[in-house]
Amino acid sequence: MELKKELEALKGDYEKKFEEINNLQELQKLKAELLGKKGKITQVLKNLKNVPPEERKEIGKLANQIKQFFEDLIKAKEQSIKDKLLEEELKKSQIDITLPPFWIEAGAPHVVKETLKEITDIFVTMGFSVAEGPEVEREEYNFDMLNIPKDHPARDMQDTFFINKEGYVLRTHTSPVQIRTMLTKKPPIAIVAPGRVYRKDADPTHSPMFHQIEGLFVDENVTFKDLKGILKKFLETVFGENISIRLRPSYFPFTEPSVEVDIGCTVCGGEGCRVCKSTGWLEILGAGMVDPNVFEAVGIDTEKYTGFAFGLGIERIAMLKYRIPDIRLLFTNDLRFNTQFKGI
Ligand code: FA5
Repeated sequence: MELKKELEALKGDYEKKFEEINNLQELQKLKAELLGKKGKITQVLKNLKNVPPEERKEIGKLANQIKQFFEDLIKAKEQSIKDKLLEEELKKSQIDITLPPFWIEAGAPHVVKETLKEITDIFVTMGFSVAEGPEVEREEYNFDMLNIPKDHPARDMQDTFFINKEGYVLRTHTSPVQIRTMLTKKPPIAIVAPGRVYRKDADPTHSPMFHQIEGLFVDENVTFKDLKGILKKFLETVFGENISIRLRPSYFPFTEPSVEVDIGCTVCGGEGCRVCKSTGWLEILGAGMVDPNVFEAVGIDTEKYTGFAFGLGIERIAMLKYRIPDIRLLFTNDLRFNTQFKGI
């Protein structure tokens, strides 16, 4: 009956050990110690044949009962450890539904980009196609071939940013795209060229980097009347039929005759403010009939063809359309300013 006592002691002993356990690894270890191939209870059952026959039945029964007891205990323990682990895991990743939501604000294109697109689209609707040119431009295209030879005082009209590459400048206007286009295409030509340009300028209506859109139309029998008609239609589309438009004689080396076009200041309604420098008018574009010297530089027959060109300032248009009092507001990236134009 030694074995019976031993089995009972084993039961008491391991029951306690199982009680103290709280992780799955230790549980497996104890399980192996007791019920594994070489486990203590397994050994008892294996050695039953050595037990005297009169005790064998009783010991066998007891050993099986204890085995069953621990199998049930281990199963229950395993489940309780797993439940506990799950509960801890859930607690860690609990969603706090009382937290206020945070919104990711959707961005929007900048007002200058929007205006540039709107203006380009108006000309595209009229039948112009879009041309492009580089911002680091050959001096020859930015000046010489536009009838602005070296040492010509007209170069001073546009304060140039020179770069450390001989023969190149940051383009001061989009007019070099006229040259690039006429060097590669034969008339009829009808293009607009939107893009960034650079000048040493800075005040409420002048920025060192700004955007222009160039227009060029070359064909047989193009007249100043066509230029005036296109510009009038364009300005009325942007600002409405009631806009005041004024054409002033001007000078550009690459057009003859040349004009500058002003519109009535929409910021002050023509009364005078710092945007229109108290004149009631704001200059928004330069234009004219393509100078024969430019046609000659690109090899276009001046007997057969005439053309007009214009270049307008995008920021000026945006300022007048949205009554923005200082050009620098467009480039300071103040979100309070920028978000006002969302969805325009
Ligand atoms: C020119 O740049 C000519 N290339 C325009 C042209 C093209 C004339 C084709 C004839 C034929 P101007 O320097 O005036 O011209 O500039 C054109 C427009 O750009 C101006 O009317 C003004 O609206 C805008 N502009 C000029 N300088 C600045 C500046 N620093 N910041 C913002 N806008 C400017």
